[in-house]
Amino acid sequence: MELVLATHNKGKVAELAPLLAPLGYHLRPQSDFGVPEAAETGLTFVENALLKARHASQHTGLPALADDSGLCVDALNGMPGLHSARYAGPGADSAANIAKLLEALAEVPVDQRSAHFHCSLVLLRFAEDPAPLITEGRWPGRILKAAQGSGGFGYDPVFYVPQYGCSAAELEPALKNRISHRGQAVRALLERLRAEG
Ligand code: ITT
Repeated sequence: MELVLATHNKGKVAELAPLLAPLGYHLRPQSDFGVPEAAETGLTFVENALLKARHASQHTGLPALADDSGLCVDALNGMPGLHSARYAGPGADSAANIAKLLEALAEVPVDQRSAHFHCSLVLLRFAEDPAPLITEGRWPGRILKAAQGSGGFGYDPVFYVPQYGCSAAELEPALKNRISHRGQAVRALLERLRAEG
């Protein structure tokens, strides 16, 4: 059975593939039919994940899974949040987004740099599934003063993980998956599917 991964983000695909392995789906990458960024018009992570999953599923006639996620920084009232992918403007890469974040927090002391990653997952079990499976994950940490490490993607180099004393970009991929927002959301999804039988 095929499942479309409704994302263009290679970092997400690398993390989702091993997490979803227990389902035994053949994962089909989304090639040229993704939701354009401008069409991600939801006001919440869940709404955007629904838009992406529906679009992929309608386009292919296959089950689809979408991940909408982001980094919410308390001192910035939850920004970059829904705008995490393009915080520094259209076409911005991770380095530009991180530079903008560090600049915005330049005067904020260490004890006030709390943040969390959020992930909303939407699974359409079939193309017009009227009752999608929705799960979420939340990963607390804080924002470093400078980037550290080269693993992961996005904001990982500036996301400090207190229980391991390093940035998310310094964690082994399997360990990040064990504790991250995305890992939590996928495990919740697997449990719900198991409960459905
Ligand atoms: P798709 O919409 O194609 O899935 P995207 O990257 O545009 O890709 P989002 O709109 O959900 O996806 O934006 C998520 C952004 O949040 C992502 O680009 C990163 O900047 C950040 N992000 C999410 N999860 C992350 C993680 O595990 N580590 C670091 N940054 C993360």
